[in-house]
Amino acid sequence: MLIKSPSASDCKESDVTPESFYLSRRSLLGGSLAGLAVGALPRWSEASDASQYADVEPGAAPGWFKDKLPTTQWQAMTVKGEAITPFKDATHYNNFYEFGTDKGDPAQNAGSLKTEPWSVVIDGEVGKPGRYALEDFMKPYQLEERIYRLRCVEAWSMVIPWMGFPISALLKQVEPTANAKYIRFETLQDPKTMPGQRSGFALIDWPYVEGLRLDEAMNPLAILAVGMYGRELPNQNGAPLRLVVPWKYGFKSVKSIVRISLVSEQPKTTWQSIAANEYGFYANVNPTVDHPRWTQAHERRLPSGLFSPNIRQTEMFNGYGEQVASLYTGMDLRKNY
Ligand SMILES: Nc1nc2c(c(=O)[nH]1)N[C@H]1C(S)=C(S)[C@@H](COP(=O)(O)O)O[C@H]1N2
Ligand SMILES: [Mo]
Repeated sequence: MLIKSPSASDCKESDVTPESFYLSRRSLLGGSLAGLAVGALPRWSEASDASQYADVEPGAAPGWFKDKLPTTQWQAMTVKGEAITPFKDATHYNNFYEFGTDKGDPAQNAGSLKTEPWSVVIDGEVGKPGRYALEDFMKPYQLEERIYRLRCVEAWSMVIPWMGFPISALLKQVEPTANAKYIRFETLQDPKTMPGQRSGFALIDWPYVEGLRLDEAMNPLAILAVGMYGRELPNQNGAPLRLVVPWKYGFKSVKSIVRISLVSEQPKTTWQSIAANEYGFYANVNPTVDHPRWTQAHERRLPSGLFSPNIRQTEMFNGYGEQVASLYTGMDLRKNY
C-alpha cells in the first residue's frame, strides 16, 4: 500500500470543490471558497464505536428490509487491509446537492426526504415495464454485503460496506429488449422536500440523472444499494435506493432513485450536461487523466484532517481493474473520460 506524504499544497480543500463550484452562489459570485470549505468539515470521530450512530436516526426499517439482512459482519471486514470509514464520516461528509452544497448539508437537511411510501418506475426498452412499490420491487432480490472504495471526482475517498443486489439481477427481471443499450437512473424530484431544487443558483437541470452502458450495468460489481453499515441507507446517503458503481467517480452513483429506464441512446447525464469538458459519461476512476483543474493521481482517504490528510495514490478503476478493465478494451480512456 503506497502512502504518500503530501506537501501542504497537495490536496487543499480549496482546490477540490469542483462539483459545488457549479452550484454555489458564493463561487458564482467569485467569492473564495477556501475558508468556508474547511469550516464545513465535520470533526472526525475517533473510533467506530456505537456512539457514532447517535445522531443518525435509523427510522423504522421496513419489514422487507429486516427479512433480507445478510448475516455477514461488516465490522470485522476490510478491503485489502484498508479500514472501513467510520459511519460518522460516511454520513456527515456527503454530496447530495438536492439538500445543499456543503458537505454537512445533506446530514442536516435530508431528514425532510420522505422515503415511505416509495415507488420505482421501470420503463423504456423492457418487456416488463411498471411502477412498483419499493417492497414489491425488492421481492426478487437477496441482499449482499459489498465493501467498496468510493472515490469522489473531488479527490477524496472512503471505504463503505453497502448492502444491495447486482443490477444484473434486476435486468433479468425486467427483460430488456434488443434495442436496450443503456440504463438510465433518475432521482426523485420534489422541490418541497429538496431545498437544493428550489435554489435559483444551482445549474443542475433537475432531476439528477445518471446512466451506464448495458454491459457496465451487467458487471457483477454494479449494484443497487438499500443499506450500508448493516442497516438501511440514511437519507443523506440516498435512501431508499441508490446506485453504487465502485470503479467510477462517485457522481455516477445516483441517489434516491425513482425511475430506471432502458434506452437505446446514451442518456444525457447531469454532470456531463453541466460541464462536459470536466465530467464525462464514463467517469472511470483514472489516476492518469487529470481533471482540468486538479490532479487525479491521489486522493484524501477519510477520515482526513489538516494534520493527517491521509493521502493515498489513486488506483486505475479505483482498484477494480481486474473485474472491469475488459469492458473498455480498445477504447481511448483519455477521450472517453
Ligand atoms: N441525486 C444525487 N445523487 C448523487 C449526488 C447528488 O448530488 N445528487 N452526488 C453524487 C456524488 S458527487 C457523490 S461523491 C456521491 C456521494 O455519496 P455519499 O454521500 O453516500 O458518500 O453521491 C453521488 N450521487
Ligand atoms: Mo462526487
